[in-house]
Amino acid sequence: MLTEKVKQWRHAFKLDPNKVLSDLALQMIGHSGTDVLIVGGTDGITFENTWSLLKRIRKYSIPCVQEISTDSAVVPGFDGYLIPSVCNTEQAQWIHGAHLKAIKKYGDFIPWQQVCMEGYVVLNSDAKVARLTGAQTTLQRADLVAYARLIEHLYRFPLMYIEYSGTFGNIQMVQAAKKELKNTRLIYGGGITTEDQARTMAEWADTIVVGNLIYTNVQKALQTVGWVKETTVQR
Ligand code: 1GP
Repeated sequence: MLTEKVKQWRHAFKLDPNKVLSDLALQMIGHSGTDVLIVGGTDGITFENTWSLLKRIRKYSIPCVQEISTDSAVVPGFDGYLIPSVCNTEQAQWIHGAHLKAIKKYGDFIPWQQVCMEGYVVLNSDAKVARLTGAQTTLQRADLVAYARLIEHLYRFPLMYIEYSGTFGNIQMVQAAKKELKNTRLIYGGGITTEDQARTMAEWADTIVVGNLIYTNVQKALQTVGWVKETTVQR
């Protein structure tokens, strides 16, 4: 079950099908020692570009999951599917509306054992995902703690994802969420470009996601695997 496998993930690379990645860079990523490749993005995601990236990734033995952002780009053949539900928006389509539409369309074919929900809290107001989903990003620590409780105790989602995509986040916010969670795993993603940033967030988040750095400095991105895995999570 994917909900069990996610517990093993310490480091992940997020690959955007709408961005260009050379074969050499992908080969390095494939042999990097990361725990999983997450394929997904916010805009320009299509069945074709996702399928084409999956075929290239399959040359390597690394697990690979799709983070679904639109039902028109769901590609069969991934090891699993992450389903984001944006918690800090009032637009129901991003909470569960699009999900319901997809279930009506594909319900008979969904491999439920390979699906895992993510309770997203988007905190960078400049991120495309924040603008797209109408996320209310000006949260205090008490708000984030409430979201952590909502995600763990009411929704019982296996994953809480603190998304700062494109900018390095506030460690105190991440700490506050982590201290609250017992069973739900905390994923952090956003703006990791240095060793200090990788180690700082890895101390508090169970899983660290590195995205943009792959496309701006792949050598540095590769180094994040070691920095994260050498760091022990605070309990
Ligand atoms: C994006 O959280 C991931 O969804 C990673 O963020 O691209 O800023 O590394 P970056």
